Amino acid sequence: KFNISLIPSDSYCIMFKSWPCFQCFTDLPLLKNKVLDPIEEAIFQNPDVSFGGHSKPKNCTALQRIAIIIPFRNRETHLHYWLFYMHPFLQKQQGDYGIYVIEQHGESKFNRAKLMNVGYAEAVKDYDYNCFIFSDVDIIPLDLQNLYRCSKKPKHMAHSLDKFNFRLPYKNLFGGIVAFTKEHYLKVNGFSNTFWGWGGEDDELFQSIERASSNISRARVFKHKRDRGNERNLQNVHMIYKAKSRMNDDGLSSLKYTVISFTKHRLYKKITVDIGSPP
Ligand code: UD2
Repeated sequence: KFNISLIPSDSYCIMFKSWPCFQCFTDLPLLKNKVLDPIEEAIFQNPDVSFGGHSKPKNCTALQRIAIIIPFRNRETHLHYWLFYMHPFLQKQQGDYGIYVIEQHGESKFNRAKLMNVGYAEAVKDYDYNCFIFSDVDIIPLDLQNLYRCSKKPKHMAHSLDKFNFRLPYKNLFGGIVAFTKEHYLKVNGFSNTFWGWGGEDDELFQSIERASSNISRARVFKHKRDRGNERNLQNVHMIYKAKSRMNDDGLSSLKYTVISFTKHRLYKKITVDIGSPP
């Protein structure tokens, strides 16, 4: 049904720019009434994903090697749904991809951006990735044309969300799902490590970005309440204005953390880290 073109083996994977099918999820198995934990179903339906959550196309070589990095704490159910939807999606897009769930250890304030830096630092040790996609655990794309690939500019991939009636709530939004080439991520020194609690860390990197058309980047966000330990931090808003002056010293170059555990699960790798606590 998905007419993805394959070039015979040992040549590069090519995908048509416009695909005949736009209803990406209509042929994905749907979990009726959500009775079962979707992780079992996801494992069953993705035999081609190797242990640890890596997959690549069989008959061609993907041009991009993509690390998908998910900042995480206490969201098991969302993670299971995310894996259930996303593995088939990413395989249909012929991605050479690996999934890294970066779990913040302990109870101190959540720091999403620092976890994403950790994800980058750990993923590059694991495989020769050249594209990094940072995704919330509770958001799934609704159109298969929303390519999980990096572009010439950092890419915002989720700006048309169901929770905002598929409208961009404000121009500088750069949250949810974003993609950076390795080169771009190094150039901006990653995300800031100093945004503790909710807000600001994503939009700080809004500069020269691109967005897909709003139709294609339609995405669904799983409903949830604000997590304990991730309360809104008003100080973060003020930090955004000083982004440029902090950029070289606050990010990958100053990243410090301790890996508590590195576990390979059937459909993903989970790295639990101590990233400290706010000063
Ligand atoms: C918005 C942004 C998000 C981020 C956040 C501000 C969108 C669609 N989302 O999300 O990218 O910028 O605002 O920080 O634009 N998480 C955990 N456990 C926690 C807390 C957070 O796993 O206790 C992770 C999880 O991956 C979650 C993400 O952090 O999806 C963002 O947190 P959120 O979902 O509470 O924030 P939300 O929906 O307002």
